[in-house]
Amino acid sequence: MSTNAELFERACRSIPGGVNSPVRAFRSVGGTPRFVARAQGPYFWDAEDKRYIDYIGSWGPAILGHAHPAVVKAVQDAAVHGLSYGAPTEAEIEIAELLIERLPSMEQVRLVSSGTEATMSAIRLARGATGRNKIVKFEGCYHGHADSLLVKAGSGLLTFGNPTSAGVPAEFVSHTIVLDYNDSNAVREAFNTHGKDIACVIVEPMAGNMNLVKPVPGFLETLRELCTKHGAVLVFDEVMTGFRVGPRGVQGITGVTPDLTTLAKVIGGGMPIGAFGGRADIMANIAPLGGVYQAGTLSGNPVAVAAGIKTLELLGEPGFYDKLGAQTRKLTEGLTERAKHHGIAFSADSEGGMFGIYFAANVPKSLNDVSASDIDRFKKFFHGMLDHGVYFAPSAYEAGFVSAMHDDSVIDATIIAADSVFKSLA
Ligand code: HOZ
Repeated sequence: MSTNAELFERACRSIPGGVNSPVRAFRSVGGTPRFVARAQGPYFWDAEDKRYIDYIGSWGPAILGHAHPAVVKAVQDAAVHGLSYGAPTEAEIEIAELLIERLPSMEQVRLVSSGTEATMSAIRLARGATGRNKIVKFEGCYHGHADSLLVKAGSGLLTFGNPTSAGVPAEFVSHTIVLDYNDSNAVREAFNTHGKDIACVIVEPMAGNMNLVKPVPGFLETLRELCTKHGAVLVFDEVMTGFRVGPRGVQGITGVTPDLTTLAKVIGGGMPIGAFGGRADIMANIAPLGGVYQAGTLSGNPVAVAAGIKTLELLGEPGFYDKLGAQTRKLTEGLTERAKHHGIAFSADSEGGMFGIYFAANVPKSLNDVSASDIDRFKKFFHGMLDHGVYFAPSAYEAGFVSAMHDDSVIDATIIAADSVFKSLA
């Protein structure tokens, strides 16, 4: 049996930084990444057979818990009929119909293979449909790693303190206007100056890539109003929040209707999938109907679609989100109470099965607020919890995720571990 450290050393020889996605490398918290050997329900086991309560859940998709038997069976049943066809299937129609039924803002939807593909395609579509070039995004929002979106982005870029990627020519991002999240006046000013050139506003309607930051009342409504007034497309990036915060995403919670929505993560139940969809008149611009090109060999992959359909079916069971939300609140309230007990400045927030924990007295409203939290203390907390077999995201700029398998005993065990870690930090 290899240790995590041996695997990391070996990985670093063949894979840049030893990982296939930067945040996994533990660089912002220090220490050795855990190499996952297997996972079940709310747990995973590392290469040393140590068990962890998992609060990442593949960064969102494992909403039913890892290796849910019905989802695994759906994958196995689909796999025996072939892994990929590059031709249409009835199951693709089924998942499209499910998505349209659950997200009323979506009149049509196209499947892709990742969240990055979904947002990249939605931006191209918005530009093609409006004939305009400029896009508006918000600091700390991460929309995948397409060139025009890698400006002042969140997630791994923020984790490593360099929110704009090297390798992106200035010309590529010269059409990207970056504004502060939750700053309605800045959006108004941008439209006053550039209104006729703005193709779209893309936003995480509840940000999850600078830790969890919710929209303040009126922010999303202002985006809707200004996009409508100026003929720009409003894109909600619900890759993270879609079917995670509630049955109809943030749009269902806030009642603000976007023109286009991007999805991924939960809708594939752990298999690689993404989707973008929205108003039929806008979607009509995509090839083969219109001039905006978008394609993919693995788009609508039958195994991923089977996992997605089964997951969405199970999420549709009555009371699913009420229970998930209650368990998530039990976690955040329990952590907050224990931190306060030990005199530690701490706050937490959640929506559905997504949460944020912050070493700050008040819940952040912006990227600046998150950056002002006690990140050193977070790092110590992260490692203390890891020692106790609890795996939170290895970055103060990432949200956390609870699954339907995080029952009372799992949450209680987490709070008991946190109590002892908070005590050591006080
Ligand atoms: N971008 C993801 C977090 N927001 C990380 C993905 C990964 O490392 O798997």
